[in-house]
Amino acid sequence: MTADSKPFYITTAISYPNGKPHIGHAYEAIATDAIARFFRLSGRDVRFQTGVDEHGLKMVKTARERDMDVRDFANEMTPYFMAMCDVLNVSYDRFIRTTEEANHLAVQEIWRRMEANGDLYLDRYEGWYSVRDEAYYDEKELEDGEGGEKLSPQGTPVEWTVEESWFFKLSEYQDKLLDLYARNPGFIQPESRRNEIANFVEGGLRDLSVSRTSFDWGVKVPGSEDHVMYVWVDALTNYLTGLDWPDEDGLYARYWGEGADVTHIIGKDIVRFHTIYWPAFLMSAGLPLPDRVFGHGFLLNRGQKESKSVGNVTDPIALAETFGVDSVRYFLLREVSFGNDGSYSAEAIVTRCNADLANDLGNLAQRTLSMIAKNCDGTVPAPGEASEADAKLIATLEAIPAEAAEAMDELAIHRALEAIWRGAGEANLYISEEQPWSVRKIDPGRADTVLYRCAEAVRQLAILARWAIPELADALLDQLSQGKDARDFAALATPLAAGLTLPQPQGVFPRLELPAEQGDS
Ligand code: ME8
Repeated sequence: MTADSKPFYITTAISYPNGKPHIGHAYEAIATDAIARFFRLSGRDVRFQTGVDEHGLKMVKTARERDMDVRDFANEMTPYFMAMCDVLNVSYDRFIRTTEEANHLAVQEIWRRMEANGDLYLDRYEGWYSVRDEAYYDEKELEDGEGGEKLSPQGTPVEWTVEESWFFKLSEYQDKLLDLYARNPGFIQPESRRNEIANFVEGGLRDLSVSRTSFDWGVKVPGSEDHVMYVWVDALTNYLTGLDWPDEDGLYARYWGEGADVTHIIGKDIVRFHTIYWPAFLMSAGLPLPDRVFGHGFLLNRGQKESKSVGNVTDPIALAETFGVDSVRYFLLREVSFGNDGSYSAEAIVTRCNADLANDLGNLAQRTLSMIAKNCDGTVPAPGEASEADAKLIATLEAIPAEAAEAMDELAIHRALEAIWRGAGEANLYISEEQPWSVRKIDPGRADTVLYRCAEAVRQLAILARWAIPELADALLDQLSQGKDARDFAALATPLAAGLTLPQPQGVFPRLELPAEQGDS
């Protein structure tokens, strides 16, 4: 597996904790975690950051509705996001809260640099604002709602806002941004989103209102203390705060700029903020840009957007309790083509996981390990000479790491899993054709060889799938008596040792069933 030598910094968006985490938050965290784990297993130096976006009017309004102080509200809600990460095995290195003192300091520093560059000026803002999107919109972008009210392109209500405000000279960055997209075609991914953004920027950019005076829940503008910064200035800067910037040594030196590979994973609704505002702020402050912004699709519940009014909001933790963490992870990673929208339902999770986990990988492991326990005294048998069928299986498995790595370089998560499960399919075909259970009576040596090849296939597949289904893969590797230091991609090259004693085999992949109320409907 080729390990790019640059340190890899990968981030999720930071979630608004104005409600409990929903399936979209879980999806983004799982996908980003899977990518981080994949590259760690490849031997790369990886740093993975996630967190919460606690400032802004949206938080103020929700706290007010609950008759709560906004800081208390944030303190109550943020732990739900941390708990979601823990339950889903999201292996972040840093969980950031934008209310941290360190974030205030970093955001004020980036502001000072933008100001020193002559990009900030004080004026009056008059225009449309959507609190739900925390976004300003031009009149021409708005749509008419059913009752004649104005709606943002995302379908959220907008309000007419008039305030004294600091402005960022975004209009001066049009050419620089277009040049960035042209010179660096991988900056916005997938490609369809790049075209959308490039078209938008070509249409011209207006200066951006970057401060508010009507509330004080945010980062104070240096030297203009009655202003708090627009929540997106403070939110985007989290990516630097988490590297201890403005300290330019240490983490920042390692994971940002020339020597590093920086990827932001976000949903399609916030691509504009990450590919227009963020690079413009960074250019203004004289800082290097990230390498890639990947806008994933939205997850739909049986094809429908989840919403409180429809009553179809899924708690990702409950979903993991019902089906198992790795089943939910596997389903989301395999079923959704990363970058496109995807749909989920209990039936689809059960069908996919039973086919791929319980049948393909589970049966292969179960059959192999129980025959080794029964026929080989629970120790890994020694393989004899390889037949043509053996050679074919070996070659198939050997080709997977490169195929998976190529897919993951493009963040085609689903394709990497497809390649790995093609290997499981081959191994199942092999065991069915070679029939070690009947061959044993006539040629025990050959039966041992077949069982060895199958056990080695299980080992390789478990290592290859570990980034997607960490707990299940580790349980399989425990069954194969593999040490903790023999579970990364480099270990693929060291075959299973003959003579190794294996524990009493246990089923690792449970067969899922539809919960009663789902099955009845
Ligand atoms: O946008 N399917 O926070 P957020 C998939 N605080 N992804 C979804 C989704 C769905 N149904 N719904 C939301 C914010 N997301 C800002 C980000 S980053 C500096 C600041 C994704 O809580 C969404 O696209 O509304 C975003 O990437 C993430 O969840 C957090 O959304």
